[in-house]
Amino acid sequence: MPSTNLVKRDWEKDHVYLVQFPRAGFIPTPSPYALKVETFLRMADIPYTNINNEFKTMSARGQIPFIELNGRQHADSTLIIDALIEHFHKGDLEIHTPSDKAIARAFFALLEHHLNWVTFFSRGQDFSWLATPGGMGRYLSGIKGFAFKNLMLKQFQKKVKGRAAAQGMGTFSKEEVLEQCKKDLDALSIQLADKPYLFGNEVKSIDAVAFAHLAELIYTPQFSPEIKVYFEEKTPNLNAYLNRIKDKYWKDWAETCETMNMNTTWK
Ligand SMILES: N[C@@H](CCC(=O)N[C@@H](CS)C(=O)NCC(=O)O)C(=O)O
Repeated sequence: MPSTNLVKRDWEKDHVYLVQFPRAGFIPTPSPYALKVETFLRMADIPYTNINNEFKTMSARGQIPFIELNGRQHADSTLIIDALIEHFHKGDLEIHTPSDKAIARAFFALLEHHLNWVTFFSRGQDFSWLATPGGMGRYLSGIKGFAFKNLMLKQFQKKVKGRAAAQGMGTFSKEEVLEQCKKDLDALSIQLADKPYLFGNEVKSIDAVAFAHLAELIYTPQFSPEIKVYFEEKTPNLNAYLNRIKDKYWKDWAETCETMNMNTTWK
């Protein structure tokens, strides 16, 4: 997507500038889409720099994350990953066997267009944690803090509630959402079986999608504590998978959540 308003004007060739929200305390970012792109960049070993959007700078699509690469803006996490795979010749992170490709496509929909909405359902019910130290509370003082807690947070919660309702998950009861969530976790657990990654021994881009949505589900507050209990007790292989990816690609996870620093030297 051509952009006349580049955030990074003195860009370096073949370096990715990832524009996203500031860090949070429970998780490096409360945006599953930004976490997906940042995790993919690490899996693909593509050099990148984070840019804090300070809740203001949005893509031409009106959202984050977006990237700037060689003076062009790419927005939408899925399209960003496709563009990165093409530009940096990272075809080894894609699935090529037709039957696995078809299954991965279905799991993409489960993760991004179903399970993700359990997290957004929770945030639509109560997003107050975003203004606590587990969220972005540590940045928020004075007038900025007052505006965030009393205006922005309410707007975020209202928006996410509306989106969850439009998607459908938001019209379910808590019991129904919990049931749907368990079914998704079971399906992922069965697909993973005893493999290191969803499709075998090698990490693929679908693992960045799975990691991002599972991390938001498990590390940020949900409407029911039963989700985390179910995940740990009934899908232990998925729990190990989440930790495996975190340990390999997010060695700086705890430090990032502690310092909220966006300048990561992750390796
Ligand atoms: N389909 C987009 C979704 C991005 C998205 O929903 N981003 C949220 C943050 S998690 C956002 O920018 N929301 C602000 C808004 O919509 O006004 C993607 O995959 O990047």
